[in-house]
Amino acid sequence: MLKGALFDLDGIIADTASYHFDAWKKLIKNHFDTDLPNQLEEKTKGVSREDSLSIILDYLGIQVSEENFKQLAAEKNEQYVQALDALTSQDILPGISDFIQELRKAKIRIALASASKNGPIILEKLGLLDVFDAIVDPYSVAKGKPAPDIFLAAAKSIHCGAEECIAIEDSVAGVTAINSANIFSVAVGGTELSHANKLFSSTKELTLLKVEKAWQNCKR
Ligand code: B16
Ligand code: MG
Repeated sequence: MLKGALFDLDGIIADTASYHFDAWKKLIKNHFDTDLPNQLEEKTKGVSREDSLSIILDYLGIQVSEENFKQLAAEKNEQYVQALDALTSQDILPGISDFIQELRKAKIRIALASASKNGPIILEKLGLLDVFDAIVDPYSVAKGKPAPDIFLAAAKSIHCGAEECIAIEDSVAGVTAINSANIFSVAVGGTELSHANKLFSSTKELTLLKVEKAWQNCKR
């Protein structure tokens, strides 16, 4: 029996993935007068704030001091948090509330495995803080996605083995992290996520029946 569901946040529970990239674009425009190409969005999805900034600066061939790096990361977060201001339960992605309700009815424990340090604030704004059995603090794990650490910690936080869980992601790095943790990966997105065990094109398609069936078929 399926015992646990591990959720990514940005891009799965709420459409905050685009807010992240908008904040990076603004930051880079203001400081370096350069437009970030959209292809960098996928590369920074699911990746920590600091790793995202390193990816962006490497791409642009810009080197900054440690102090400047910290300031840039902090400024991006300020922009991002400002954009979150107006977030309400209306911003939960289609189908997610029903899916979470189904999981809870079936007594499947749910944990948040987001790279975002803003996870608890976002869940609170969405009115979902109480429905999660556990939230992994991304500071508490040694390595971020695509390493498996956060998903292994999330499974442990709800007292489940990797084989008893599914995990849901919208990013290339996140699906790689789930697979490396030997957890059944459910992805929502396009063909860039074809390394997932099960791929849906929209959060609307997520139902317990479909997900559990795919998980069971894979177990046999
Ligand atoms: P923060 P997820 C990730 O969240 C985002 O996809 C990624 O773009 C962001 O850099 C990362 O969180 C860190 O977020 O700056 O708020 O700590 O997709 O793992 O839920
Ligand atoms: Mg995500």
